[in-house]
Amino acid sequence: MAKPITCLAAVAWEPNKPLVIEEIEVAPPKKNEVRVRVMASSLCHTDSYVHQGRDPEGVFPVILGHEAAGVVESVGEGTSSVEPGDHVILLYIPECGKCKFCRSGKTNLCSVIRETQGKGLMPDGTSRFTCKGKSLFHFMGISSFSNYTVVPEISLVKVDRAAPFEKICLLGCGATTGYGAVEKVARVEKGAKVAVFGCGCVGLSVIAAAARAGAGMIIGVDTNEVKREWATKFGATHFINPAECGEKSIETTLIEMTFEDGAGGVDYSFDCTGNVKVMRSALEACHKGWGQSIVIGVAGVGECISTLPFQLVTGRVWRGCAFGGVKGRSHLPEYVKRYLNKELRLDELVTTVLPFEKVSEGFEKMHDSNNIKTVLIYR
Ligand code: NAD
Ligand code: 022
Ligand code: ZN
Repeated sequence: MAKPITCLAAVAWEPNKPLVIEEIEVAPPKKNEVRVRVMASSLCHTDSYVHQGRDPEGVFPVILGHEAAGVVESVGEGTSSVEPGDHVILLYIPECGKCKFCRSGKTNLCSVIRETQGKGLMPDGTSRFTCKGKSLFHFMGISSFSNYTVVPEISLVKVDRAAPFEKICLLGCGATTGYGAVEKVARVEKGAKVAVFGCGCVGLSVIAAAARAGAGMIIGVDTNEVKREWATKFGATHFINPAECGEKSIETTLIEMTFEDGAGGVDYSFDCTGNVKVMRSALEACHKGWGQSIVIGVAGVGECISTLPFQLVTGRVWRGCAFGGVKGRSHLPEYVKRYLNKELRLDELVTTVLPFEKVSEGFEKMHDSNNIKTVLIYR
């Protein structure tokens, strides 16, 4: 029988207060749960957003982190898909394969554990983390800012042991989100004209995936001039900084750039900024009759998008996706293989590597416009 493990974790005791590296106790995995030794975890905006107390549903004290890879340490009763020693990527969108959503074949939004996960608890309504006699909440079903974590069996996927943790952790969120949005959601085809708003980890992954899909024109859009070189490196054929459009709107500029046979507009646009004004521009930059705009960026709570209904009546499509529409357990092993075959780019996205203990320094680096992804390495 597995025993509790004492280890280190970054505890967010209260919103906006510095994370504290504490000694915590991680309970053994219960039925259909797995205890994982976290080997690498990258920082993502949602961690920072919740830490700052900007998510009204955020609960404290909590262990943040949701983009991670590790090794199975022990398994609870009834767990058959993994065993100790297996290398895994953690999934903030689980895949049970049985719920209405999983069976639909139309979405990756598995919903069996949605309610408890949103409350920061395991499916049985309790937590596996204790610190100084207090129970700590889980985060997005993952809580990777800890040497050990416990997740439901459906919230992880076994992957090729040859893949380095410090790279494939990016497949736990940002990179997969970009590749999936292009390949599973938009299904960008050869020759297509694509505009990508926001060239961070997600946008650059969209650009790389669109290039692989054979898109004819890939226009990166970013207000940060530094991203021109990044977008080009990942396969953008064009780049626009909205500041260079002068009086013209970015959508008008894009329509003019793509004008052909009496009409302009992109076949696909992607919002990778989370800015609702940008989302509108991304939709309105689409070609009449068929252009699709994919919302990937997560906007602030309560913010609304708007456009003239005319935009949709004339055939433009506004849609969105979570985790790129990717089903973690079904699709990620293939993504890891593609990374190993150099058909999926992760290496260049990692711009900072820090020991786990320096997680707070990592959060500060997120504001640095030259930094794409910070990866924490665990001992
Ligand atoms: P990031 O901060 O690294 O990148 C965002 C980029 O957008 C930056 O380069 C920034 O300069 C640019 N930008 C900001 N305002 C802009 C504007 N007005 N016009 C053009 N560019 C602008 O972030 P990221 O890690 O790449 O994530 C992007 C977004 O995707 C975030 O909102 C994140 O929360 C969201 N996200 C969504 C999912 C999902 O499943 N839907 C998953 C991961 C991330
Ligand atoms: C990850 N995200 C942004 C940056 N990194 C992110 C945040 C939220 C979602 C997806 C990615 C998201 C989209 C839709 C949902 N979520 C709801 C899914 C559902 O209702 O089934 C979402 C998810 C998890 C949590 C909250 C919202 C959570 O665990 N608290 C997937
Ligand atoms: Zn994320």
